[in-house]
Amino acid sequence: MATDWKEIGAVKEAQELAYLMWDKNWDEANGGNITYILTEKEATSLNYTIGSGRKVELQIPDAVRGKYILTTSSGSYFRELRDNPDDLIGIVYIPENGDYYEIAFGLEHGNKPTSEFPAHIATHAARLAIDPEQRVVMHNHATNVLTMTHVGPTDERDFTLALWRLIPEALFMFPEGIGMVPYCACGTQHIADLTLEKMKDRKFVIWQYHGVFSAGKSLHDAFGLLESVDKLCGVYLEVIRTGKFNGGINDAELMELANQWGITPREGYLNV
Ligand code: 2HA
Ligand code: ZN
Repeated sequence: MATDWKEIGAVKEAQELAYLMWDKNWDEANGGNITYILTEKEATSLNYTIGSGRKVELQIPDAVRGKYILTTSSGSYFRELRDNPDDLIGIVYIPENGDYYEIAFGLEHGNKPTSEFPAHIATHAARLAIDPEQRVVMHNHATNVLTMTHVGPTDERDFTLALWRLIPEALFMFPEGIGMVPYCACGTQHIADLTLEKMKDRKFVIWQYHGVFSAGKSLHDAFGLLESVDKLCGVYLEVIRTGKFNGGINDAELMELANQWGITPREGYLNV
């Protein structure tokens, strides 16, 4: 017997996380979106008949072909995702050939995947190339990160260093650094292409004056990275508000941490 798609653990987890993120004030109104690539086992259990769903045209990167992807709907309010999964979430199937996808489950009443679906599948494709376990992408308007794009460093190296200097664990969480896509219009193939480039060797990318893209093996991982970066941006904002920043952890101390943990900070970031 086929599994009810709404009984899949990740669907329930995504609903709970959406509510939590709304509660954190990161997903006001229809802000934010989540996608999750189903495991082989989850996908098979659904028993979907390929070709039977609504078709929607889209440029498809090869790395996501043949996959089933859970997605929040365009315009969905994260506050309401728990109460109305049939309309506000769904699972799409990406065919082996052709530039379109099929709406396999959910997204009822004519709903479509998130307006940022091109950037999500581009990010999945970039991450899958280096990590076969890649599964989750989340976007939202995490308040401290967004604020920091307006007052902090605009260069991605300087932005990363500003966070590394605040707490030892920052280097451990994102030794490859944080990418920054300079401001441009959202919901386009252009921003998807820029995000893909940054995600080839990073898990976390900021859209200047807009929000975040966090990728990971699980909802747990992508959310953990996001909440850590948002916390650090909040600390940065507090620190500069005082006007008394003492400089924090310096380059030599960061390199010492990297050696202790056996990790490699992004090349060219530390002057040691
Ligand atoms: O889904 O956040 O960037 C609404 C958005 C678009
Ligand atoms: Zn957004």
